[in-house]
Amino acid sequence: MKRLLLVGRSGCGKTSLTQALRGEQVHYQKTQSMVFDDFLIDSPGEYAENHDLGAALALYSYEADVVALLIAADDDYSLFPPCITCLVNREVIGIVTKIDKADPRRAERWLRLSGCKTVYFVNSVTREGTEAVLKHLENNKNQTKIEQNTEK
Ligand SMILES: Nc1nc2c(ncn2[C@@H]2O[C@H](COP(=O)(O)OP(=O)(O)O)[C@@H](O)[C@H]2O)c(=O)[nH]1
Ligand SMILES: [Mg+2]
Repeated sequence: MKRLLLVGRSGCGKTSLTQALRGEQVHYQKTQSMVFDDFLIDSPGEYAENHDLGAALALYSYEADVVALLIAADDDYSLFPPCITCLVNREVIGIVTKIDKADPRRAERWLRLSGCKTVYFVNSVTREGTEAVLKHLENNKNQTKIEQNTEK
């Protein structure tokens, strides 16, 4: 299983998505610090909202195999500048959250403009779309030869 770092503004649904991916019922829990768990790394929204803390996210990406930029379908702006995915040397995917709340296409356009080639759509309350994210993390086709050879 690849390890996923979740990045996005406060309230966009990062922690709820971690709960949904683990098969838990969504319950509100303020994220006060970086949270490292089995295959997920959750970040406080303030890290993405504050320029200085944002630099730390680039460092935390080294702990992950995949970085996810999250935007909620009903967000009225994007925090992520165009082509920001090139700042990290990890695969970066986009995730549109709260797809039950609004048309997700605007958030998808923002994520693609930021450089995300793959975008997933989720509703963490019903877990719609979460299977596809889990499958992405199980997918080993992007592994290098060295990684494959060292696996038992
Ligand atoms: N309707 C709906 N609400 C959601 C969804 N995901 C998260 N929320 C709600 O959005 C609020 C903020 O979510 P949270 O996961 O704490 O955001 P975070 O700050 O990015 O970790 C909570 O009240 C969640 O219940 C979703 O897919 N649909
Ligand atoms: Mg949170």
